[in-house]
Amino acid sequence: NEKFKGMMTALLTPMDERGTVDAESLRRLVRHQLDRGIRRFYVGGSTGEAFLLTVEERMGVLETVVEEAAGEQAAIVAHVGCIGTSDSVRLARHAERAGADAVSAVVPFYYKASMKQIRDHYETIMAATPLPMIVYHFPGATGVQLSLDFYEDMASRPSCIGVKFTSLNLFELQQIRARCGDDFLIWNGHDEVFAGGGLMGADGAIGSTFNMMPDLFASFYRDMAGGDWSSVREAQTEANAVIAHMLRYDVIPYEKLVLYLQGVIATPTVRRPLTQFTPEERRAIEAFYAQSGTL
Ligand code: NAY
Repeated sequence: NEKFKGMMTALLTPMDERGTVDAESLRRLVRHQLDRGIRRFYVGGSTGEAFLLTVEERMGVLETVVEEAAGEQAAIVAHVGCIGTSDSVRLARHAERAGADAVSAVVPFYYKASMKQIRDHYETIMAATPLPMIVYHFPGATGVQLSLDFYEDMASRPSCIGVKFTSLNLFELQQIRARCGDDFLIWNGHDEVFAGGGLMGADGAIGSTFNMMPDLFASFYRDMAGGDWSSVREAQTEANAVIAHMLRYDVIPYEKLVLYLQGVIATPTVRRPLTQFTPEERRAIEAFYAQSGTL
């Protein structure tokens, strides 16, 4: 599981002006990352607008990423989370056929599943594919709080290799590490606490802002692995100046606009109900971009 450790970009899903998935821009985004040394991709997660895409579109996005990264020794994690188990099973089987290296699934949300139902959901997906599973914990979006017992149970199953932990509660991250042992991998999910997550025991990070700041986070991760904590602090401060600005707006349209300004994707289009920025908002972000030495 070594190849999954480290920083992993949660890829955006570029779209053309009409809102159709833009495979060419997606290829350019993957290439842009590969050229900057990124070798791990999380495909079709929250950042990838998973729940705004059809199951077929999610399959197409994964196939494009696998094709573009072929021969690059990249580790590709397909997010297959859905609110219904059968769609997740379809996506997990497809991920295996498409050549992904692992699957990941957000906790089923909306129908307020019990812990037993959540466990059954993961068991069913894991039984459908030999690919390793990464649980995706994102209480801010799902409203579901997982117990430490749940993680311990998952850690006891050979196909479950770890958790993508998207919460600012780093005490809980540390408790998962303490309860589940070092073989259960933890990826920090909020880039604004990348340093804190690493300090508390994360093995890596899965992040959206790595789309627009791959070089900064790649060197940040190297500093962290090397234990150079004063450089880590500097890198986090630099990254957070951008993230704090982004959080005044909206994550996905902001990152798409930056990638567009960077010349990587053809349009900053997002899918409704997400919305494009007003002309004033756009001017403000463009002005920030023009003076930022980071982006
Ligand atoms: C996903 O599935 O795409 C992720 O969770 C990637 C991690 C991001 N989380 C979300 C919810 O978008 O990078 C973070 C996040 O955008 C960033 O920390 C800003 O809060």
